[in-house]
Amino acid sequence: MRTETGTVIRLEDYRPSDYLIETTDLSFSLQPDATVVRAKLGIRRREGVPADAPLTLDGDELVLKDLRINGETLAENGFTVSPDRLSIGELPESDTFTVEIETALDPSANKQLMGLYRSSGTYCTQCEAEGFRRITYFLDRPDVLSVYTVRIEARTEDAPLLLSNGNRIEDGVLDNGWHYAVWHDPFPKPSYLFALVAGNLGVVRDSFTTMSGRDVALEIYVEHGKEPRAAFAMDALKRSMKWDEEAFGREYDLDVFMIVAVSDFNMGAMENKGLNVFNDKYVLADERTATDADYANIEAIIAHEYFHNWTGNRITCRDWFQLCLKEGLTVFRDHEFSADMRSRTVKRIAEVKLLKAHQFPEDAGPLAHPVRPRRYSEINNFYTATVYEKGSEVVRMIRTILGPEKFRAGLDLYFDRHDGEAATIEQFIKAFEDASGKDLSQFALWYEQPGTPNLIVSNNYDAAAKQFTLTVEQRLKPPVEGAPHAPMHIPVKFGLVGAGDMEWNGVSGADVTGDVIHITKPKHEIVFEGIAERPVPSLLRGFSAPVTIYPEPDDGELAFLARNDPDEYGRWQALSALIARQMKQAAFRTDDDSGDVLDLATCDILTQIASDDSYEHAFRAFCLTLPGENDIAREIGSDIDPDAIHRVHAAASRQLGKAGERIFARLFHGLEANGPYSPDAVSAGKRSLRNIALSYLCHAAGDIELAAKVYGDADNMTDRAHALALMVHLKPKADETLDALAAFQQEFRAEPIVMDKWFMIQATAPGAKTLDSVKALTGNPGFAWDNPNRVRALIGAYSTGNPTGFNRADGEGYQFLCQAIGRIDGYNPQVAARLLTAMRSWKNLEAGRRELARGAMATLAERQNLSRDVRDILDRTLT
Ligand code: B3K
Ligand code: ZN
Repeated sequence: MRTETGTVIRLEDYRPSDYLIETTDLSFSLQPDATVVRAKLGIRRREGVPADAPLTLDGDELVLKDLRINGETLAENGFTVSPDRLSIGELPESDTFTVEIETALDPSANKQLMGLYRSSGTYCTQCEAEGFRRITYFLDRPDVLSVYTVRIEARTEDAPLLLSNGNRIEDGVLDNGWHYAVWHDPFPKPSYLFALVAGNLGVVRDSFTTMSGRDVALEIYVEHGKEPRAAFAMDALKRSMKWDEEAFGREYDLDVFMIVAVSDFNMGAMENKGLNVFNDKYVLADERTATDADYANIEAIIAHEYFHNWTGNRITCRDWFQLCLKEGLTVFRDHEFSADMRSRTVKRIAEVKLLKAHQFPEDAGPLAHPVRPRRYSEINNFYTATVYEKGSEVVRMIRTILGPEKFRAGLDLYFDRHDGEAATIEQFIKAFEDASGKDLSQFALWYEQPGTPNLIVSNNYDAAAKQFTLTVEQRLKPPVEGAPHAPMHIPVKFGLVGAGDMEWNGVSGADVTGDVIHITKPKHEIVFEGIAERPVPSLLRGFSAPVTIYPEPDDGELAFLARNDPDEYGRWQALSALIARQMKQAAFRTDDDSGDVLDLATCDILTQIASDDSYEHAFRAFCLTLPGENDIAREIGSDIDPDAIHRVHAAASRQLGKAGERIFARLFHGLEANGPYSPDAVSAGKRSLRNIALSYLCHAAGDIELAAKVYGDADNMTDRAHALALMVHLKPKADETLDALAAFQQEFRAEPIVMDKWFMIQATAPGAKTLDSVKALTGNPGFAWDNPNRVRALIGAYSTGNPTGFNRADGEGYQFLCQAIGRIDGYNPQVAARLLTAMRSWKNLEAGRRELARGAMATLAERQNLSRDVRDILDRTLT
């Protein structure tokens, strides 16, 4: 049964609700397919609202069993009810009254994984954004804050563990083998932060003493037997709690903080007050089953959800248009945390790569939207790279513009002013304006205008006058027709590079503070005085604004910056731009098969960095990682031929492998681990450099012998998974490859999140033939269509991480994806809609593929009964 489609919610239509729900008392009687929920809501009519204003509550697929007002059953004509709405017209005159609602749920049948459902026998909930209305009728909107008391009853044998938000205030034994617990959360919260977990799980316990000396019990719940694999998550949690006190003065506020890992989850994790629910792949790790990247993700996501306690929970969003208020800010906070835990430059490079890979294409395609969208038909489709990652970049720019002290003062003011409230972006910006005395009204356009701004730059040096002139013009191509595109405030961190960073003794044409040029007008001519020789400008250091620069400096200047920029990030940026340009040019040279993609100077820089031990290992690994095929496609922008790009990528890997063979061999042997595995950043950096060296050696040799040896010898999943991917991607049919795949499956068949790596590696093997194996793998006993992790590992990886396999010239890849989406949409619209975003750049493909992609989507669009989620993405993608 589908809720209505086609309704568009608009920011300008926001108005507060007529009624508030001050208290929410819930009582759950849990049974797998017949759960009863009783809700007693303490309602207050807002001042000035007439007594005959109806109370209209949201629902979704609900079955109403009983309804009372102030304890009295209501006459049938006093209300109207449907699965998605309960409207009560006959209400008491007094401003406060209670509404009691009984609903019946079937958690086992809930495959949407929204509301109350079962995951491997554990009852759990997911309410953000609009899942609470699948539990009871409610004012299910983030600006209705309520104090919750929750009683849970279940059979002790099925669910010895009964958890909800806040503190446990009571528990006890009932008749017939049942028991109960009562939880009370003193902090008023929106319904999307409600959580319940009940089941039979193991636990890891620890504790944390806050900066004011309060003891907090820490509990991580996982499947029995997996407790040791939660140790790293627990450590990350304690480091997050400490860091938030030190970096932002934020202290935890309840007596207990709980994390529960579940295996069926639509996203990464959820920040429910005091009771975070996690996708198990972001909790469980040991060296046998998790890679270094898994460890880094766990650390970041544990931190992210914990940080939400202040940015999201204590201060929440007035409405879903303000989503970036909690998400962008919390991503910024988790980025800073990881930068402090690891290497700042390396972390920043990783963030920029991710932003360009996910957010830039979104902003350049049919799904573009502002950081704060102004309309939506399905809010779940707006948990996007733009809201999260660009939202974080916007916060970072505020810090760049104000400087760290005023930024911190602004954030403190925001916490002071709005604690306990549902806030807006305007209020967030106002806090920074008030704390700094700076007008941020032009800056605020970053929240309103979609699209990646482009900076057109040129320069001129006048030796006689010792003047260096930098001309910067900003252009915003509105990707969405009619979208606003007024000039923005773009902070450009920079240096003028000669023998080092040059000094100047005067500047005009733009506001330049320290190492930041503030671009605010359509065009600036910035004149630096007292410049003794022609410099090479290093612009956008640290990626100080999410913009593109055109034209990039020429090859000679990029090579100069790659070698000489005093800023390490700047060196990486120049080098990667240089390589990307040469790969892009090679992709157009269809006639030339000589195999040389990179010029000598570039190869020379790369091999020099590879062998320079003064650099961090992880930095060298990033420098040596060629831009991916999707990155090159993005640079090319239109008429994309994925096969040509693949050929160039392979040729460049071979070329560089041969050019640096001796150095790579030295790195490969020299970096062999000589102690037990440790997931720390330095050790992980060594492994990543060694594994890059291994890749180049395999590419240079054109075989996988060395990878097979690493696969056999490895004592950790990082090295094993990397070696297996090399084998599958270079020689999918070789005996060694087939043996390794079989051995992996044999060892991990009972561990679904480990098997996801096995699915993913096979799904991303380049070439048209991979579709056959992907289809076959859907029949593997380890695959499950209704588990989001499995679907993402196989079908998600195939459609987003395999340019040649997915973009088969015959269009079969698109057909397969759209059919899979049609199937999944029948029970999990959120996952289905997310899969469909793999098509967002279809208009950039060459004509033949473009038509086939459009055709596959058009066929999907003909289906009756598509969910609002999929219909929304489909409509926007096709127009
Ligand atoms: N706030 C959740 C995301 C909820 C997604 C709902 N479709 C996780 C996070 O960003 O921390
Ligand atoms: Zn978040």
